[in-house]
Amino acid sequence: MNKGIYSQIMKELKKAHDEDYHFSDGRILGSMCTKPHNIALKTHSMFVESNLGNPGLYPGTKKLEKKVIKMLGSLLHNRNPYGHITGGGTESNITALWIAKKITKKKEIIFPESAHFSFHKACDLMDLKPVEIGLDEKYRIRVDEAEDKISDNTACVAGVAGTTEFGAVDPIDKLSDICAEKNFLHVDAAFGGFVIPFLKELGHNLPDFDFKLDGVCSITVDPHKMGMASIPAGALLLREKKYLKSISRKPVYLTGVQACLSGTRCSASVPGVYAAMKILGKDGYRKIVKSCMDVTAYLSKRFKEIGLTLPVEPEMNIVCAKVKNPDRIIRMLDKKGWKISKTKKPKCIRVVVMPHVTRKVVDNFIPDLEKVCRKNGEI
Ligand code: 0PR
Repeated sequence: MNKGIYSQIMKELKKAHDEDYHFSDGRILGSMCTKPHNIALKTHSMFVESNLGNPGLYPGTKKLEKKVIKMLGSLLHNRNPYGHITGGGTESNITALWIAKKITKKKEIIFPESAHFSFHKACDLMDLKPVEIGLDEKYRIRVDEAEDKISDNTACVAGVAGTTEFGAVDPIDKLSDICAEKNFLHVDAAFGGFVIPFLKELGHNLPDFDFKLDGVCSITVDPHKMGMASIPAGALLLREKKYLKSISRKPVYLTGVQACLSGTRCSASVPGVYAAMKILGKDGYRKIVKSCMDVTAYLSKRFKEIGLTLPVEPEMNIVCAKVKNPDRIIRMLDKKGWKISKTKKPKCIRVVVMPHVTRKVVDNFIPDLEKVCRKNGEI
């Protein structure tokens, strides 16, 4: 090997890596991902060769995927789930709508205005018709409007358990009532899937949102968000085998069936999901969620103390504060090294309180935020 070129490449890569932000910097306040659990990091490099697109070559990884799907099912009240690990919430949502289209042979997708933009991607890709439903004062889907819009053309009704912008939890129980046995109900719990079960255990008053409800057919849940797994690790869970069958293919030259969107798929994160879930267990995740919610309450208090108004009290670990010009605030905070995010309606700055967003991070952030808000007449 040419040593000179090797060290030149490594130098270049190190520079690129240094340019990136890292969760451990305590500066990333607008991401739904976080530093994975150490065991997930370690196992990721062990399984880089795995490709569940050709499962016959990787029976060990395949077994782990099956176990992971079962574990996720047990988290979401389904002892016999079908499904697979995906590249993330986008792929899971697109796959769910693909299944709904195949099963029903219909084309209208009912989802809330708050739904992640992957629903629009799915509609574009598959020529589906989006039917957007308005939100109530807590940014949750209006169930009566959704019920009115269900028609003979409906392929799928979707609700979100933990919306991207405000962390709102749609009343999935009510959606389940209006869908049961008549319509395909998909739940996007990409973010909420690893949060809501533990919030409920901690006594928060949130609706059921998973397979406990008869009407729920499929669930998106992302281990690479609050599940502490490495990217890419999403999951799509399905109630019935026939849903998977509707999209399965068995190319002659492969060693197994593919019932998913991706062909070759990065599978190195699968053992990490297994390991993180095993090592953390329900107690571990409950502790993580509790600590994120403590910081959420603290950040909400600090926002209010400097004179900002919250559009809604956080139901999950996302805190927003209304501002007239989020872009300007974000730009000025960016110059001070802070990476925060925003919402569209109402206009807010937005912080996702992931495990790396600690009380100390909040204490460092608030003085800079206060200065910037004062300078812009926001407070
Ligand atoms: N469903 C919901 C409710 C989501 O919030 C997201 C992602 C998705 C689906 C799609 O998931 P994937 O991004 O895994 O495909 N929401 C964030 C977003 O798109 C994800 C994110 C992650 C944002 C890391 C920033 C970031 O640094 O905005």
